[in-house]
Amino acid sequence: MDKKEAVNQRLEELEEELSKTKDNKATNKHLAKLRSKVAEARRELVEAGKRQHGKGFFIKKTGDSTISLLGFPSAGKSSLLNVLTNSRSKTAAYAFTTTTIIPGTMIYNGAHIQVLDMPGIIEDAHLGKGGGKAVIAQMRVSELVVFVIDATNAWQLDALMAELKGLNIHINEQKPRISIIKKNDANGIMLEVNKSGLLEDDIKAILNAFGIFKAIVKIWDKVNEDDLIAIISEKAYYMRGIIALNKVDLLGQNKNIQSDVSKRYPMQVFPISATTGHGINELKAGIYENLGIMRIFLKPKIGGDSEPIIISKNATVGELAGKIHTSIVDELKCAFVDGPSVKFRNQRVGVKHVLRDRDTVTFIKER
Ligand SMILES: Nc1nc2c(ncn2[C@@H]2O[C@H](COP(=O)(O)OP(=O)(O)OP(=O)(O)O)[C@@H](O)[C@H]2O)c(=O)[nH]1
Ligand SMILES: [Mg+2]
Repeated sequence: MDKKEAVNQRLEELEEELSKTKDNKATNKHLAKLRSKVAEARRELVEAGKRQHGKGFFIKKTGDSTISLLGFPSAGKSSLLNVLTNSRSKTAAYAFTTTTIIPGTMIYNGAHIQVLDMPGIIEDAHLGKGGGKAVIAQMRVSELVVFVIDATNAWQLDALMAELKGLNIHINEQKPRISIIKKNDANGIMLEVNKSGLLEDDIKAILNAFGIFKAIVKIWDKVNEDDLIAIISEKAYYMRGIIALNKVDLLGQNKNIQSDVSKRYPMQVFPISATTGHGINELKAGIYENLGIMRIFLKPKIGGDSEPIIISKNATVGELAGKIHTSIVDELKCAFVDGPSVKFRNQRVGVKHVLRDRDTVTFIKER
């Protein structure tokens, strides 16, 4: 029996005992002990699972967009997955209930949004604790991260943000614009634009440390040394994020938490309760809005269905054609558009025309 099986067996016994123990004053202490033993065994399982590379821990992206639910154990990530999607993920009153990534699909405005329920991450996840690195690795390939925070333990947000900082993940920050073109015939490092606020000699020293000696370098934005190093070494990630402040049904009088939280981080905050359903519709709309996608309808309908094509906001007619089929791009002459992006019905537009949510497009091919 390998370690994972052994832990699984222990877990089964513990969970059975837990389910058989009645909840009353006399058993309170025993229950608490059992829960912490279950949590411990499950934490081991999370770690064991992540060490088995390629054995089903990571999830393939599907649908139009992917979002990750990230938070500390018991914040309510699985409960949220269950109300957002058609999936069922186990929920329980102890930590590390979820030991692997559970996907679900949320359909909103015709978009198929893949929602990933993650195992809880704990403090020092960036140092590899609790298997946090694998969770973060999967999170990084999603288009949006929803931080699920237990509103009765709002400190969790600061701890999560500290973890992300340790991992060079920047939320809702613009990636500083830097261009480094290596050139063997360059006369050393030529810093053509430098709006970084750093000294030229320091920038050159950093580049040299990464083996770059001949290059044309342009830095258009302000950036500090640490961020420059992270960007050069490709270890910096820039992601979009929002906060789902969960369990607000337990807050009672303490209703100011939401404004406290939104003052501290540049993220939209959605007060919700995954158990009562409070705020869930607003959160769904917020997710859609923050994904930066829009619906475009085609005329005539492709394949006969009325489902929209989901594409990035501000996409052009040409980009829409490219998303459907490259052959359309080659033959595309112009398009007729109906909807918010045009002044009158069935307006004739070129391939560079920028589309808006709910436009209807008819492609016109070259003859
Ligand atoms: N009162 C209240 N309880 C909630 C809410 N959301 C979740 N819970 C409870 O909190 C506990 C933990 O919920 P889960 O959904 O399992 O939490 P999780 O974040 O998936 O936890 P892990 O998988 O261990 O990381 C369960 O007992 C839930 O019923 C909520 O909005 N209000
Ligand atoms: Mg869970």
